Amino acid sequence: MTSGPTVEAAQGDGAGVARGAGDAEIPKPLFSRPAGKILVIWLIFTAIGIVLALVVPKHTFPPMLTKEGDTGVTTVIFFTIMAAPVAALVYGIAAYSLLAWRQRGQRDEPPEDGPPLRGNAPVTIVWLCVTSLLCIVLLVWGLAAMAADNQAPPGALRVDVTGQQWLWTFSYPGTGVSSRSLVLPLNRPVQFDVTSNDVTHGFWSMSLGVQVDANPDVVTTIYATPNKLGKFTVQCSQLCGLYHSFMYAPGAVVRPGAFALWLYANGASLRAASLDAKVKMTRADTATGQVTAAVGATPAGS
Ligand SMILES: [Cu+2]
Repeated sequence: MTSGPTVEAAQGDGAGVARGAGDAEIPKPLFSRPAGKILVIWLIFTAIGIVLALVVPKHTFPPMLTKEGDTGVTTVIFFTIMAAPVAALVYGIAAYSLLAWRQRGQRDEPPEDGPPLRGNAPVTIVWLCVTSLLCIVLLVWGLAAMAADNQAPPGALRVDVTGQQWLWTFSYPGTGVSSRSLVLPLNRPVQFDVTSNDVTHGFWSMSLGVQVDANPDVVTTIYATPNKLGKFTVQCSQLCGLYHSFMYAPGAVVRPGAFALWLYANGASLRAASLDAKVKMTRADTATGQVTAAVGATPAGS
C-alpha cells in the first residue's frame, strides 16, 4: 500500500526534471545519441588492444625454447585478443562519459542526472550471450592446452628437480649426474619430477613454459619438450625465505651430442651418457670438453 504513492512521487519528480530540461539553468546533454560515437571509440580501443596483444608478448617475454612455452605465448595472445572487445567497451564508455558528460564551468548545484535506465532486454541478452560464448571458448581452449601439456610423452628424459633454501639441484637418474645447472637435449620430451628438501618452492622457467610447486615430501611431475637451442633461467616462484630472490639456476638447451658430452664431463659413464642422450659417443668424442665451457655448467658441490 505504501509503495504506490512512493513510485508515483518518484515518477512525478522524474517528469519534473524532464520538463525542466529545456530550462536555461539545467544543461542539456552534449550528445543526445552517443551510441554512434561510443561505437567508434569501441572499434578504436579494440584495434589498439589487438595490436598490443600481438606486439607486447613478443617484446617482453623471453625467447620460448619449448613446445609448451610456444603454447603459453599463443594462449596469452589469443586470450588478450578475445578480451580486447570487452575491455574496449568498458573503457570506451568510461572515456566517453568522462569527456562528454563532465561538468563544465562553475556551478553551485550539481547537474541533473539523466533519465534512469529501467532495463534493456536486447542489450542484456546480447551481453549475456557474447560473454558466455567468450568464456566457453576460453575454457575449452585452456582445458585442451592443459590436457596436451600434462600428457606423459613417450621416451621422455627424466630429470629430478629439488628445491631447497636457496638453490636448485638437477639430477639425471641412471647417470649419477647432479648439477646446479639444467641442461636439456633438443627435441626430446623431458619429465621433471619436482620436490623440495625444506619449504615450498616453485620450479619456474618462463622459457621452458613450466611452473609447478616444489613441495616437501611430494613429487610433482611436469613435462616440456625443448624445440629450440638457447639459454634460459630457472627461478623460484614462491616466496621461500630470505634469499628467495637469489634462488635461480642457469640452463641451456643443447644438441643431443653436446648433452651426452656434458653428462660425461659431469661424471656419467660413457655408456650412461650415450644412453641418456640417445647418441653414439666414443671415448674420442669426449676429448673436446666444449660443452661444459659453452654452457658454463658446474656439477653440484663444486
Ligand atoms: Cu624458493
